[in-house]
Amino acid sequence: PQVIQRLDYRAPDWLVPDITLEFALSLDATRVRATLDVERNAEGETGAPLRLNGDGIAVAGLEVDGKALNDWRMDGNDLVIDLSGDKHRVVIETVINPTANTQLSGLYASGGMLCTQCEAEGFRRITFFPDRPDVLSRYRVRMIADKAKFPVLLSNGNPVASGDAHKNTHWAEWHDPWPKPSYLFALVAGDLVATRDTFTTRSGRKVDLAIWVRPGDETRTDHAMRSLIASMKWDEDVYGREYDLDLFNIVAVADFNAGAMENKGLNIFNTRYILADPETANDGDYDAVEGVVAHEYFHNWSGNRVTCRDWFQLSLKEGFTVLRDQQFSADRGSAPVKRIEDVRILRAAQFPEDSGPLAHPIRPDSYQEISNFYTATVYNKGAEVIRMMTVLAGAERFRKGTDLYFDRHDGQAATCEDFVKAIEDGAGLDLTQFRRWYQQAGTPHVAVTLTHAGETATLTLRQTVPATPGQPDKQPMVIPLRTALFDRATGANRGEHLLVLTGEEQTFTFDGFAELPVLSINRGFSAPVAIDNPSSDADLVFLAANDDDPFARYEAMQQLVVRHLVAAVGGQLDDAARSAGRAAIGKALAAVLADPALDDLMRGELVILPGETYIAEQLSPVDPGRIRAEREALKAWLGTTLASEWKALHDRTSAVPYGLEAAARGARKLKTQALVYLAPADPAEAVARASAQYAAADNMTDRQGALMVLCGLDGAEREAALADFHQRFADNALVIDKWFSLQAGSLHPRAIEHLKALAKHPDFTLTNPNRVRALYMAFAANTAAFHDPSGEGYRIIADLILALDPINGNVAARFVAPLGRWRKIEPARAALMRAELERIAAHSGLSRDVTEQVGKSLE
Ligand code: BAL
Ligand code: ZN
Repeated sequence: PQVIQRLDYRAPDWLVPDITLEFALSLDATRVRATLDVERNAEGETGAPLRLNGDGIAVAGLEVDGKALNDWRMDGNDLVIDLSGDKHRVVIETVINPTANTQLSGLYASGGMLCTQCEAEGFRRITFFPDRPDVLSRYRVRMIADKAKFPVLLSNGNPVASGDAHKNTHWAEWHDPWPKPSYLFALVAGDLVATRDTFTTRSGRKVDLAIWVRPGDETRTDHAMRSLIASMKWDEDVYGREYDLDLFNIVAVADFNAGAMENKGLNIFNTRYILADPETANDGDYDAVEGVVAHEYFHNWSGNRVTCRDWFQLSLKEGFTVLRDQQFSADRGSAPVKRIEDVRILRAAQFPEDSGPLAHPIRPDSYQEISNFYTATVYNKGAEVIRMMTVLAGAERFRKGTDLYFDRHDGQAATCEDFVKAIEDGAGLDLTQFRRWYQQAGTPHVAVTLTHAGETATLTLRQTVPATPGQPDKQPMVIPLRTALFDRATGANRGEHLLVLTGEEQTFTFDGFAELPVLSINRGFSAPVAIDNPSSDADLVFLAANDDDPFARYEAMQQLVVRHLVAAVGGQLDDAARSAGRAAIGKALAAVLADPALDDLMRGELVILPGETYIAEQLSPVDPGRIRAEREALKAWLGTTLASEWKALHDRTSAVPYGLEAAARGARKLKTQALVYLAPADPAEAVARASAQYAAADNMTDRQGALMVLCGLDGAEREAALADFHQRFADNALVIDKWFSLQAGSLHPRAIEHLKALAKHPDFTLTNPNRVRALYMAFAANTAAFHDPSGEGYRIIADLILALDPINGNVAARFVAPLGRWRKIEPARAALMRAELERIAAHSGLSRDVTEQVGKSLE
């Protein structure tokens, strides 16, 4: 396979300052006429031919400077044209079949409408073009289509003109004044309705806002619109960024590979990140809509006005934009809870990447298929790296850095290095060593020792960055750790320090302590590292109850449980140690439940046990069955020991009426958590309460929570609730996705059997990515089922990959990672996992996406 190397970057030989695209749209034969004004790039190779990328398309006509041209050649998928001068007009015709496009990249059909997805390399499936992000063009787009089937015709920028044409057709022309790379081109044609609003920017530009959905869905767009307006205001207030067109369109599409796409002035969204109302969307869905709407909007500056030079720089726009959406959501709701959720995602999705065969730096050095690099590492760790710059610089100086970045690079295709340099210059920081975060993969570990002598506490920090594929030796990173010491006698916080670890080992001393203090380190999760924490259980219980940093409080609770479960899974606990560990956890949990100073949203975070994947990260080799068993046993013990507290909590929170305010949301979170603990302790009680919660529910959070608990238990109530849920929401695809997920991800011991039946359900299809993910991602994350000792779970996922790959290689490749973790799993299961990867690898005609992921997983 061809491997593309970051250091091989060369400037384009030809630029395309202007392009006109004319589309004669139809579902199965769309004709595209592209007029490219091309000019030689002074920075390119002298005399180079014009090379235009294509993928699955053929030349149906070609003219240069008004004359038909036969003197062209194909080099693989590329169209190559020798041109004598420095400026030419090239016209290319192609014909494409959107209905046959099951990859959902390029121009495709979704439920009778037409839409595009061009990032990263979909534009070349529409027409031949230098499909790379450093070629920026002004786009003019003309569309003609059947007026009844496609009454709405949208593209980037501003509408210029429209009208009726021959035989029941109509046309529209759009012009985008902002030069952009081809990956930001978009077109939508279909029978859509709009929810409209307006936003006036701080300099007085009135922007018309529209969210386009299928008729019937317009009742569920209010939250997305509110989120959009709030995002526009927030980006002005916090980053000084203003919107730059008179129109901002969002379209929701049911068939979509990713979450959403930031096309200039025409964002295209997966329906799941637009549509929300209390009956069909849970509180997490509401947050996701708000976060993704903001994320795509923020890309208008961090991504569109300043774009990427090449795809190795993806984190330039994604890491920064994730940070921006996290900051926005923190400002909109509870900042501590948002931080905890962000860290939970990082640990569940990114830490395993960093410790597995697909580990890569946030700025990768090579790839075979760029679609495989839209990862938690590039996105979420990328955000953490920039967040560390904010910790080092402080908010005000960081803002000076981002202002300088936008000023310097507006209109350019930039690099991660450009970003770092701008922050360095603007904020007045030396980021020389810090740049290693862009180069080195792997989660750094920091081992902590705290000693005490006389009046002095001595803290020793030692960092190691683990070897990762292609990177056996690592250099020390810059690790900013917000740290506090608590006086053991009084419980007082003696002040927070920012300790910046730069060497392999460093010692810090603190005077004025009569005895060994209690250590609170990496407060706010100031660095994306794993801390090997030496604190005693008693210290963690103290911090869980008293730390004034909410994240640190959560972290102490997590550490207490993780440590206990790791020891339990490893068979290191005798009866006495098990009892002592459980007692400490029970004490901390009881304190959290009783603490009147805590709000319920935060209390809800503190009572959630660490996830199975995060526990697995601490172990090698891993026996996933034992993790499930020990975690459930602890839950059952806590459910029994605190039974009356859980019941009282369920009663109290059940009395809180529905609302979107924090208190009501917190109550809903705790309501289902109470059931989660009661379920293994007292199944009959849990079934009765869950059934009542389901029946009384006037919102999806309560209904889904109750159904989740019922799904893990046996009984007529389970079947009745599942049947009711399906029938109640039969016409709502997003809710039926939940119905699939809840069963595939359940704690039920026969989850594999359920999955196999669901795969044959008439509502299941391999052609809709949301449905595929709903069923199979939930299953792959269901550790006990996926890791069934028979190997059946592995076979199911391998069969899925093989069946899905010819339909949609991009989505199929996402399922390789769970099998790719075989090296960390105990030997018997590891052999079965590896055998399934080898079975996939032996197939001919695999997509480049799956080939790369499977190849790397077997290396
Ligand atoms: N650029 C792809 C979708 C997103 O990250 O916004
Ligand atoms: Zn993004």
